[in-house]
Amino acid sequence: MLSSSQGKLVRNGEDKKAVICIEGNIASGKTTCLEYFSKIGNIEVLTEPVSKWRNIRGHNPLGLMYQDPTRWGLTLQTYVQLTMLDRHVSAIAAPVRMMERSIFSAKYIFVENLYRSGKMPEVDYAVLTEWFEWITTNISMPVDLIVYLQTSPQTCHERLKKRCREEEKVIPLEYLESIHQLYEDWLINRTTSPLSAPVLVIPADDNLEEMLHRYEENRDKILPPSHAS
Ligand code: 8LK
Repeated sequence: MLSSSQGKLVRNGEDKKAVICIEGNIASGKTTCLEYFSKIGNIEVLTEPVSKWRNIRGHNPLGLMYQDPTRWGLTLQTYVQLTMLDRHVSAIAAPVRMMERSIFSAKYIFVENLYRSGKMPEVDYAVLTEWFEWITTNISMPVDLIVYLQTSPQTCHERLKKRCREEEKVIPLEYLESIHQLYEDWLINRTTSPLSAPVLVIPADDNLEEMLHRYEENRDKILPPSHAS
């Protein structure tokens, strides 16, 4: 699966395949976006491995994290980092891969949020940061485009109430506001870290019908020329 090139581990023989990451707040509409593109054909769509985060050998680290972030934040985020790494290095099954979030948002958004809100002890943050830096230094995880579904935290809060994922019932508006701010700092203000991929911003506060229309309109900007039409 991996081989070594110039000291970095790389996926074998897949340089020409495009990797697109869909980023955005909780309930920003990422799933709808991925569903739209999954129907186009010849695109591999990878949704977030949430089922793994909810059940690892009978345990639910996602639920535990929401109930007691200080105790379980490191546990969840260690596993998130592993499962996202696995996605980034797995063999690509089509000419285009679209994935929901990335190992980068795991670190720059969710780990950062736990730490900055005082819910993650500094030593836990240091351990996760060392892991992240080792991974990004030693393993090649190229991304060709980041699509940012830009929403207001209020819209996400409204959508969350309708969605009713059990673990997410405890999410307050303030949490969504913090996640929003971290996304804006990373992808718009660019104050978090140097970005290694271009960013396409798509306003995503509108209803389903409008959003599908917007994806249609942006199809040529999102997909490589071989797929656009
Ligand atoms: O996205 C599904 C749920 O998981 C949502 O409630 C937010 C949470 N989550 C998290 O705590 N840490 C994460 C991600 C999602 C995604 C990444 C990359 N890191």
